[in-house]
Amino acid sequence: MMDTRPQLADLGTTLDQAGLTNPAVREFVRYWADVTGASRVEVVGAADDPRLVHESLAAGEIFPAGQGRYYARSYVKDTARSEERTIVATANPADKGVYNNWRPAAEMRPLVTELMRGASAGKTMYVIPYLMAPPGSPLVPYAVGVELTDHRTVALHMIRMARCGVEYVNNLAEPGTFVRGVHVTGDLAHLGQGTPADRRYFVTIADERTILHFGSSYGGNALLGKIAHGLRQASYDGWASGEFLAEQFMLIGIADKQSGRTWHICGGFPSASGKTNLAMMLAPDCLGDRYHVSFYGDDIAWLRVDPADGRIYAINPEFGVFGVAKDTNEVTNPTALGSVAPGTGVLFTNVAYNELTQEVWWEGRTPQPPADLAGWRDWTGGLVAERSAADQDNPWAHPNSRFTTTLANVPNIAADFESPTGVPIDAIIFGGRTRDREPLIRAITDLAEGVYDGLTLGAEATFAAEGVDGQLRYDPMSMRPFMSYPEGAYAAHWLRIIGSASAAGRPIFAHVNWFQRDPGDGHFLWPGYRDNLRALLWLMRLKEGQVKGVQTPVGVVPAASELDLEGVAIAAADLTKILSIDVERWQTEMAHRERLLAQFDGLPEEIWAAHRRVAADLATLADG
Ligand code: GTP
Ligand code: SPV
Ligand code: MN
Repeated sequence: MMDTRPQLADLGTTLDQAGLTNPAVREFVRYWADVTGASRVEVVGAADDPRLVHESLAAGEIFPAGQGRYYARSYVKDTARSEERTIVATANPADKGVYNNWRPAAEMRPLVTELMRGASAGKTMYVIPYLMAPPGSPLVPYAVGVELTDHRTVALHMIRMARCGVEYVNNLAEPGTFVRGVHVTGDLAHLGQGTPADRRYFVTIADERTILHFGSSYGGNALLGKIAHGLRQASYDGWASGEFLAEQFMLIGIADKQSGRTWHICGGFPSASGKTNLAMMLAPDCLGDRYHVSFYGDDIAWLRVDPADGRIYAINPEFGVFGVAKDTNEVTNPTALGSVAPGTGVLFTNVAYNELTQEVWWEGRTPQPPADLAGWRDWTGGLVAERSAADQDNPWAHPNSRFTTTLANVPNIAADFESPTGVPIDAIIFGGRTRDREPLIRAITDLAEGVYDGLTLGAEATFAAEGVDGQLRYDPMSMRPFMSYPEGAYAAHWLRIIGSASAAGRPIFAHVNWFQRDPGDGHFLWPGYRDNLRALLWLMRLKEGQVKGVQTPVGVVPAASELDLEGVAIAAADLTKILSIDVERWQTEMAHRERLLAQFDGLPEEIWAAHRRVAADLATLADG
């Protein structure tokens, strides 16, 4: 039957003209154009960015924010990932874990397909072929995808966050092996967000390598390459193939200009807990002549063992940064400001915007908000000057407002950030916001104990997620919102992958905490940000045998004399506190951990053994 949508009647010509030759991709596009009822189809890649920006400006979907900078607002009830509506589906009920919200694929596919049916009527469906890996990487077979989206701003984000273009899908050895991503925005004003009538679904059908997201145009809900493919699908693929790990990790290099040595460190902190800041870190002034930190990635790393040398190598599959705006300023993160400078093409979302001056502002950008209110609109679009008395104290920017910029804009981007093999990993770190108990850094040399530490990562809830006051929200490996298979199998896969590295190539583990507070006045005990480099330098010295540290039941902590503290303003009592272990507090934590781990079916015995060893060592210390 002839399609009554004029452009779609001749979809083949549209795809021909776009140079999209992969027959399986063409079939995928045709199928979903039919389901969603989109009026037009347009294939886009990086080269289309200037035109798409121009069209988006003309349509009022984005606003100019200075030269080569742009601003957009999302719908007010659509400002963050929605974990309770996120599902990983497969055909196998044994894939159900604690955190993956498993559901049967046979139930989810028709359900979401029906929600999407006709839901893009009147809209353009953008076809975005992409690659989540540096070109030439051994992991490219897992990195190819196509996102279909009915939202132009989402296309602008994708072009900044992933390598986009038909060249990434046209010449696949097997044309059908790409991740199929479908994003349909839906009628945002009528989706019942956060109510019992919520109609949104964010589903990864992992064993069909298909991602169906309905009901949002924000962040990881809508940019399917990043979180849904780069973390959920990829971690499932890494497990199913036995080949790699995909983790919510930042990835940095630390160069010692004196010795010429460069270390590479990757690691996971839960959402909004400092990955971007650490990856963009400037060395403290007094150490800057000697050390340089380079940025590889701030949110995702894929790890594999290279059989040639037995070392763990990591790549950042992304092409951009989707960074938290709040508290980003010249002191905390000048690198981030550089990455959003005029001419970068940055896209700000949900910060405050001045429609007269085209400036942007967010909480923590300057100590006080701009004094002259003329032209300022908050993230909801309301004029700040016309706020009611009740709304006076509301933040101008949404706490999860962000900036989207490509990696090449990041001032400390590593020279070899596109290296196909990635970089060899010297250390894997975990950390979260923890106001007490967790010291500045504790190093762990045993593999099972390192994996155990990652699995029991806990942090205070951030605005990005609900949590019970005072109790940690456990976030294994910082992957809780992105888990795609059961935690027991996840631990076993970690032990297998990292365990297959050669003894000399095995990374050291560490747990870090920049967020310990004084119980009295609440001040941060550690200055954080740039000074975090000092803890990592200690870790590298420990690994190389230059310092010994102090052994505790939960790892090796620095002796105060081993930390380079030149130029750090920290009270002696605070330093003592962040380098010591509160045994009683730790023993309480161990009981919580036991309950956490007991939920994980099939947890490897090595992990339980590590838990028991730590508990026994704490008991010995308490008794001694
Ligand atoms: P996602 O992109 O959500 O995965 O988060 P992320 O882990 O990359 O978090 P990000 O680096 O953007 O940090 C989030 C917040 O933590 C920002 O408001 C930072 O200012 C704050 N922050 C980061 N590092 C530090 C630190 O060392 N000390 C303190 N006190 N705050 C920090
Ligand atoms: C996170 O929430 O951890 C993010 C942002 O990195 S999003 O892409 O929206 O998931
Ligand atoms: Mn993240």
